[in-house]
Amino acid sequence: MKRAFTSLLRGLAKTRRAIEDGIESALGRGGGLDETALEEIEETLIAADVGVETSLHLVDSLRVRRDRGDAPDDAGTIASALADEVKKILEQAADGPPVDNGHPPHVIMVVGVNGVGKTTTIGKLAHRHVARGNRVVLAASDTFRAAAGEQLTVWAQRSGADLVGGHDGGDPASVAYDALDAAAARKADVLIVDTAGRLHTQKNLISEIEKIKRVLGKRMPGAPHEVLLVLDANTGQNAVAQAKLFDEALGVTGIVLAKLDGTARGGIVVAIARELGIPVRYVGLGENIEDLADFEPGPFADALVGAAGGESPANAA
Ligand SMILES: Nc1nc2c(ncn2[C@@H]2O[C@H](COP(=O)(O)OP(=O)(O)O)[C@@H](O)[C@H]2O)c(=O)[nH]1
Ligand SMILES: [Mg+2]
Repeated sequence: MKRAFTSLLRGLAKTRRAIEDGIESALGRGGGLDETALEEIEETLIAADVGVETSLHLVDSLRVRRDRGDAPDDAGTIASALADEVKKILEQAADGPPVDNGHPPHVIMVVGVNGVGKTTTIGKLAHRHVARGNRVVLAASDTFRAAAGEQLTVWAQRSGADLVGGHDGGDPASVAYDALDAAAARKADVLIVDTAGRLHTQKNLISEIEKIKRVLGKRMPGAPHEVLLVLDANTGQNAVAQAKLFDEALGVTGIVLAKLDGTARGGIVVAIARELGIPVRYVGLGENIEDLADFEPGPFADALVGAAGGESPANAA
């Protein structure tokens, strides 16, 4: 956990620095937390992809405190007041870890547009479960891209998971069905289904993924138990649109925010939590098998906004 949080701080450093600079420059005018300063802080938050609505809400919380007479007046106090608000938003969306259904396999579908990090995330997740002693099966239901199956095969080997593949151009839903069959027969604990992120049209993509979901539920009532949407942390506001699209079609149960290492746009999950109420489950912090951390609202909020008294990257190293 310690290592994961340190990486998280590193991943969010750019975003945090931008927000800290924004707050300091807003106060630099010498007018304290006046309207001009609040506006500048709001702009800084919007630039960090916290979203317009959510940025307004956050700045409002500062205004309320100011008007009550307990204005946070130095950059550190303002940052920690913002971090508290961010934490609240993220905690409201969180609903605890998914309940163990008691009848394995636990079926996880992984969805998202092309290139966001689905297959890599599946490799990392498989590794996690295998390390806990679970038997894991991966379903190669991205049959659209020739290389996708090979890529998943490599992750299966690295993580020690079984793979059920199709052939290129095969029917992704029947691959998923066969994989669930195999997982049940082998008494696997977890089945993770990879899916395509691009088809000829977006409509085709969504209906293909809906069909995979339906077929899984036919083979095993209640499956899939989780629909994880992978978002690329660099995407910015378009990630909100992607989340809406997949959530309306499939009912997303959780988000994986991949590529949080080295982005200046980590604020996007706050907007998604507030606007869609979907919890973030994991964050991707690199391309290696270990680079997946559980999402924790508190540490994340501190790392994003730079709360006073929290760890700085310097003393966390
Ligand atoms: N830096 C970084 N790169 C990642 C992360 N997750 C995935 N990638 C890279 O993103 C690219 C696309 O990943 P892939 O899993 O193939 O995406 P998919 O098309 O959604 O399955 C690959 O080059 C991955 O190595 C992450 O958390 N951090
Ligand atoms: Mg893929």
